[in-house]
Amino acid sequence: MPKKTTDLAEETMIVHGCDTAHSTSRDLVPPIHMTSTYTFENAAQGSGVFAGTHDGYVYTRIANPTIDILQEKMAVLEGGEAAIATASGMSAIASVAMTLARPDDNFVACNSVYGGTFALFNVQLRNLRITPRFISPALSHSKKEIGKLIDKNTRFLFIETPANPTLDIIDIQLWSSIAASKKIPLIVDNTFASTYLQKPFNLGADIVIHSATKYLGGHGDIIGGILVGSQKMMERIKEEYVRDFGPVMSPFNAWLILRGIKTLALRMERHSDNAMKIAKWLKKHKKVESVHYPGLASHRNHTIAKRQMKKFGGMIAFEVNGGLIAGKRILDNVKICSLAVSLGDCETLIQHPASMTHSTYTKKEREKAGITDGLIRLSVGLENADDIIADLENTLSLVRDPSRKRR
Ligand code: LCS
Repeated sequence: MPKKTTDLAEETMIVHGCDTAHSTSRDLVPPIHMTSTYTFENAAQGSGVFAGTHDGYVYTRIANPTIDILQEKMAVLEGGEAAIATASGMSAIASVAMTLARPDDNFVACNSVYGGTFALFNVQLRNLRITPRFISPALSHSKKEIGKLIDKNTRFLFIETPANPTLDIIDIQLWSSIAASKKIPLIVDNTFASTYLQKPFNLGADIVIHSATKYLGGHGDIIGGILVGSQKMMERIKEEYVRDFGPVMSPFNAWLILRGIKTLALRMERHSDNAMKIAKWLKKHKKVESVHYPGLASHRNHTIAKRQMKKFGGMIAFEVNGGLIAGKRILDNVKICSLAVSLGDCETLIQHPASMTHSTYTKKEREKAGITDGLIRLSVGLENADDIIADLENTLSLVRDPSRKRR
């Protein structure tokens, strides 16, 4: 895919990007074009815009200058040709899946994905006779096992890495080589890493997806989604799905995401450093049974993570001794961490995937994906890591020490 190229460093592009490219009044910060429609100069220009012979905006469901800036910025940052901003991460995923697959088609996906994505694939797409063929993270490193699931009706491959909530790392290069050999696109949900920590196009991916609700927005105040890919693919998704089904982003949300992106590099550095410190501390804690953080040398996919990520991000999953009952004591007693779903915010968020974000899976489906009942997920925020550690230490002190015998 020929990329939009720039000689500037990533941190510079994150701050500057193309924010002023559309400005007629030389604003430093792009304006919010809160309009649903646009006036035509005259009937000829109006019909010309519809016919594609004249330039101009028509209607915000079709295009909007503020949204265009965000789309251009994300295309540049990911290294794709074009982007589409959507109303949510879920609508970004639905838009691409519904464009590429038709009844009696199938697709292959790793089964450790966000619970909403799993429900979309396993319930809604199945209802349309579009069949997901899931593979567990453990088998997702085998070319042979993935290959067995692909046939002439397979329309795309889908992975999320790091995976929600297990923090499995899926090998983008391996999956893209399989996709290329079968001439089908590889879609990568890059939400957990954000564009700053991972560049799926450099590893052969064809379409990149973000829930912009998370690290791109960064402040827990919007819902949004982003799709990035080739000009041809983005035009197809826009024409065959987004324009007619209408899951478009609000210009105000686009503006907030543009503002959020300005600090993306700084925030991802801090999220990653904080998470590394907390993961190392959890790893040594005698009441903690397991820690899943791709930055730890002990993580099962650490080698792949080192190869495909700049740093390891802000997401940690862990289990305490005593499983779910002990885990709930943590959730009920944290003071600085907030008990909430979502991720990528300034505040540290803690939640229980089995009963919350991944309650869309049956227990059996969760087992296949490696989502245990005792797993707790932490979205490490931008606070001082020592305060988060102290908060967790206080709650862990309420959990029974397994090495002490009951009297
Ligand atoms: N992709 C990933 C990896 C996600 O984590 C989420 C949401 C989505 C897509 C969907 O994006 P949305 O429509 O919400 O913008 N993940 C959530 C989570 O883990 N807790 O709450 C939402």
